[in-house]
Amino acid sequence: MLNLVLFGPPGAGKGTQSAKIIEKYNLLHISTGDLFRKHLSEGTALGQLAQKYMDNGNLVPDEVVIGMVGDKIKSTQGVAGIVFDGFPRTVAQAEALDVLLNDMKTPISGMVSLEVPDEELKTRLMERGKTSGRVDDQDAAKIDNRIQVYYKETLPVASFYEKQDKLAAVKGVGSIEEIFGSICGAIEKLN
Ligand code: B4P
Repeated sequence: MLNLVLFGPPGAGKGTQSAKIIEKYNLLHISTGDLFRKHLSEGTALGQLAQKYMDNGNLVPDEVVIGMVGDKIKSTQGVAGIVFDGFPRTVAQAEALDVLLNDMKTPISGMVSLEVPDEELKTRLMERGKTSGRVDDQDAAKIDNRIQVYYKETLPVASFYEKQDKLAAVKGVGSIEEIFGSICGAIEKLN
């Protein structure tokens, strides 16, 4: 199985590139942000809990995220692999994911990290905020907070995979097709 972690700061293009990766390699897409937004739109208790964190650009607590992803993985069978988009976002989540996948004897194949300067992230997110309706995309202070949270809580996840020799960094600035080409190059080297 090809199990890929697509990593990067908010607005790096994880969602954009995941859609292309899953199509080309026939993989299952697990985006924790999308899962939370689905719960939110359906008005579930989980969605209501997640909303107050997401709206302010903070991370949803680890135990909530890990439980949700665990349920999703366990209900999935017969796929060629999984793209994890926006997960893991903390080292505790990465450790929990290793345990979940080791139990299933199908470990993470590699992490692709999209590298994008902060100013470009802010421009992209504010631009998306004009049409997305997402509260966390419409306010410069909330976007700044998301970027700070990324540096403090999420960036250490890259070292976690680097120590396992699974990290591939890709330049995340340029056309969507160019970036996709670089990601595919990194994926081909994993096998
Ligand atoms: P996510 O939904 O994961 O969202 P994201 O980081 O904003 O976006 P992404 O990087 O996918 O950007 P996209 O492709 O859309 O998280 C939202 C919130 O959910 C978090 O803040 C947190 O509260 C919560 N959450 C999610 N997962 C969690 C977890 N594991 N633990 C705890 N909390 C969690 O691209 C952004 C924009 O850029 C788009 O408009 C796109 O069109 C544009 N773009 C993409 N590529 C481009 C390119 N090459 N050039 C120009 N623009 C480009």
